[in-house]
Amino acid sequence: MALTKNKKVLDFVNESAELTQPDKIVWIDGSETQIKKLKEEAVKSGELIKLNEDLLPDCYLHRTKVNDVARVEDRTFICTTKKEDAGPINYWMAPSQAYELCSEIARGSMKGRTMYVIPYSMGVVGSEFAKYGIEVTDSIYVVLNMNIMTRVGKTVLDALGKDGDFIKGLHAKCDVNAEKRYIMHFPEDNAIISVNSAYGGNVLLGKKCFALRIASYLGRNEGWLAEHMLILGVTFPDGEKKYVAAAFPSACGKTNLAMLIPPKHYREKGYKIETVGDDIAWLRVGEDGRLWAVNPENGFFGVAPGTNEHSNYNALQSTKKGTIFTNVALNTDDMTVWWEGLSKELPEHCIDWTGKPWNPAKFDKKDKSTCAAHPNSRFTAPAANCPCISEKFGSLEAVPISAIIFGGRRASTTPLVYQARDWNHGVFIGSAMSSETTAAAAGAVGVLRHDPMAMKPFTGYHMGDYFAHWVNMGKKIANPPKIFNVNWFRTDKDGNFMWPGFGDNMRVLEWILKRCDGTVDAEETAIGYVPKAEDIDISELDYEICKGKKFDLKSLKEILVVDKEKWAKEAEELEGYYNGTIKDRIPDELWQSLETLKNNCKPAEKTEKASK
Ligand code: GTP
Ligand code: SPV
Ligand code: MN
Repeated sequence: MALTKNKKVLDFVNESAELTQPDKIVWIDGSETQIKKLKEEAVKSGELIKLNEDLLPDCYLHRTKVNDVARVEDRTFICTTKKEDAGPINYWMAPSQAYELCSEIARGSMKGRTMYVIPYSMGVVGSEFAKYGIEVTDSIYVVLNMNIMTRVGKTVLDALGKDGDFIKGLHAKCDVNAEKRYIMHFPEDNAIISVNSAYGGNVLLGKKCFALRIASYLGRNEGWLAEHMLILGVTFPDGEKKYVAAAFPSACGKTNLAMLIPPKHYREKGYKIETVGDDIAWLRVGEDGRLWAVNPENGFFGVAPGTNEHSNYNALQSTKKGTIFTNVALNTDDMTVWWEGLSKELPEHCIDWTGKPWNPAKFDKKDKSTCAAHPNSRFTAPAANCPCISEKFGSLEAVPISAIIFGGRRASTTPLVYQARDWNHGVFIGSAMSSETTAAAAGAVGVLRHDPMAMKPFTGYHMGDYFAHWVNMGKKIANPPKIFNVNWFRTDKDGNFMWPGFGDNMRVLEWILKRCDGTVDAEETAIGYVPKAEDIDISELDYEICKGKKFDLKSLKEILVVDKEKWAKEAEELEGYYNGTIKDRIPDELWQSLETLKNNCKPAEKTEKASK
């Protein structure tokens, strides 16, 4: 029975049902009884495997089709009336064509199936930041994941009232045919259609589709920002709190930084990190002229491989109950889960992510085909499980942001950390981000590509307009956050990481926050302000950068170096990127920053005085 009198919701549900022809329509009310029943049904059908109730209460394993393990960027479209509004970085299709194509594919596809209607909220229901969506889907897995990742149920319909607006999302699993897979966004209609997939980022429509692609479009029109950013809080020994937002591309360390546990001597001094969000931030200018952020999500859809007690204790703890694991391995000895990096010892009896028995003797960590878990295997865990979840998570209030951090996976060139000279230079640094690709999206891994603000796959409009929007936002923020860039992923000639990373990133965070306070000096370089090596705390650091060689001041200096020759090349390459694609819509402020960078990197005798 329909749970609302909202005509727009009813119309949307009816139109979707007319198209897809489900046998049954079930409205998700968000009650525990209903969710429990759906879990039982999914276990019965084999869609979910129930895990050990004592060790992992209320936890389940799901395996996707082998052809459906990551986002598909080349099948993800922004469907605006005018092609130029989607811009040169996005794939574009005319709305009429996209509707027709997807209708064709989805027509009758729910025959014999149930269509679930999920009313959900991005943000705390009733808060001024919240935005609502209705996703219809024929997948119980999607219902159960949405129920963790967003706020789901009757309260959302109540908040929508009789004629409230919402984002329409139609997901039809069809037969998971990769050739007919499309993730379509209609920003002008507040609508999303996803067909032929059942993988997270393609089908949990509140996440990347709504909270980033559609929301970034809304944010541009309404004067706010929707970003691929974690939000964390730092408590200082004197009790003061500061908040930081950081944008790293997919599988480049957001969840890890958001849940960081500071090194022992920091903890003893009283430093603490709390998590507000690990993937998405919505940012608005407050009346006080600062930038304020909320996390619109309600859970974590995190990368499993590499997560363990030492690398990310808080994430691991978050997965201990009420969690859905996707494409990890099943340890059949005790019906728990396993993935590469969870433990040093390999489990003896495992079923791999494809459902086949796994042979630990053949495991070679350099050969992904021998892995038990898929490299992009994930956990969907309730944020409330996280031991370091912030009290601001789930509150009606946003948090004020002191620093914005950009960062990518860069084997060379980019130093451990540097600071932008001002807001516009920071926007330039974000626009200039490149990062090596990861398993989070289908395609080759480890290829360096431009990923401005970690938003290449997620900006719902023209990238040049997006840069301009950032510049314009700067004009509205009287007291803007300072902007930084970090790189945890510098490697030596043998491919070893040169920085310990993880909890030790606290050392960099400390420098960043001191810069925000103006309590530490810096070196002015061609690319911005770089720390004086002595100003980054490397005490009590027990890290071997390679066998027998401990991390010391010299190691730190090596990853703080700004090599002008390399940066001259970087600038030249960036100029090609600007010119090649986004050209006419790049704001002047960014061209100026590029000119400054080029000048700053000219060989010594030719250097003109660096403009500041
Ligand atoms: P998405 O959920 O795809 O947006 O990813 P994310 O940005 O949240 O990345 P996540 O924190 O899950 O990390 C992805 C991978 O990077 C994992 O394999 C981590 O182990 C690894 N990683 C994270 N932080 C660090 C770090 O500081 N140093 C190194 N070397 N690896 C890291
Ligand atoms: C990412 O790829 O950035 C993710 C996972 O956070 S997904 O939801 O699949 O996009
Ligand atoms: Mn992400």
